[in-house]
Amino acid sequence: MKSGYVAVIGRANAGKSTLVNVMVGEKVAIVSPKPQTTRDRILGVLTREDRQIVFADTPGVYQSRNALTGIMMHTTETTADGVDVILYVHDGHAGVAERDFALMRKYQALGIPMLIAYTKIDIMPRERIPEDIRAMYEAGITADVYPVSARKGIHIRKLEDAVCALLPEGERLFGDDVVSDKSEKFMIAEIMREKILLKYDQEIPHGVAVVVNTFKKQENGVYEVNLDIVCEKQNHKAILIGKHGQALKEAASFARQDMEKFLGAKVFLTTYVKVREDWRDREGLLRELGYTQRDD
Ligand SMILES: Nc1nc2c(ncn2[C@@H]2O[C@H](COP(=O)(O)OP(=O)(O)OP(=O)(O)O)[C@@H](O)[C@H]2O)c(=O)[nH]1
Ligand SMILES: [Mg+2]
Repeated sequence: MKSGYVAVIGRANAGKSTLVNVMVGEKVAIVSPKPQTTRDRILGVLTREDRQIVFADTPGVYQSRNALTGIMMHTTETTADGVDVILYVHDGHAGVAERDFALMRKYQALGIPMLIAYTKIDIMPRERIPEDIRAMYEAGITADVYPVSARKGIHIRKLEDAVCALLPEGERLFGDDVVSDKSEKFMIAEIMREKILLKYDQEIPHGVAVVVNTFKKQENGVYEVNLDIVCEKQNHKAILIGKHGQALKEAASFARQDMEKFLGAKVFLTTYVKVREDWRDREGLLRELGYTQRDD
């Protein structure tokens, strides 16, 4: 059978996590309309009788403005190195520009077989697709380009087969029923973060970290979840909580519903908002909140 690792790389907000989720067939990574949603490398495993494809979703490429983004970009760089295939995800709907070509060329230069997923074709004029692909070739991009829509599930199997064809023959790397390398506790924190990304504007969600203090299944089958929502400014705390606690109540309610779907059980969720001044630029706090530089 075919098996191997595929680094899923691209600019922030391109649609990488959505694509990984649809290919794996389960939600392994959170998704939002804001750039820099994914902060960690997340493995999503697709297993069929003849193949096992291990997708490594990565933080989107974004100009580094703080220490957290620096760690995230390091994660992306180290993931791209040492995989069997690079799946470069491009947001077709956003058009193509020189900075896209430059980034594509950078990953192409690693010498690892590369494919380009040109995504979001459901929300753009189709006649632009061949023009953009031509522009890529003219800019020196040699990788094959696959127009897809992760949201609408268009041409996904075709892309999967193309990725699979580039993988080496090998044994399974994970058990048949494994879909992700992340724990339930990690996903619980991410679900809360996703709802915060969806509910709040501008810098607020980018300055939030979620720490799960309690995650346990009680005898009656209900999960008890207690978490801290850590923000970086006192005035952010007030916005997060909202008037009479209404804003936080709504975000937590959406999070609880998704946690229940994910765990297949009732969840009793309590949240607490804490301030850690400028944690995104403070090494000790970054480590404490679970963001450390990975070198594998
Ligand atoms: N219309 C449409 N929207 C899409 C598609 N794929 C992703 N999106 C949307 O694009 C936005 C970004 O999607 P993500 O999957 O979070 O993007 P990402 O590349 O993982 O972003 P980062 O983690 O921030 O780097 C979300 O609002 C998605 O719903 C698609 O095929 N069609
Ligand atoms: Mg993502």
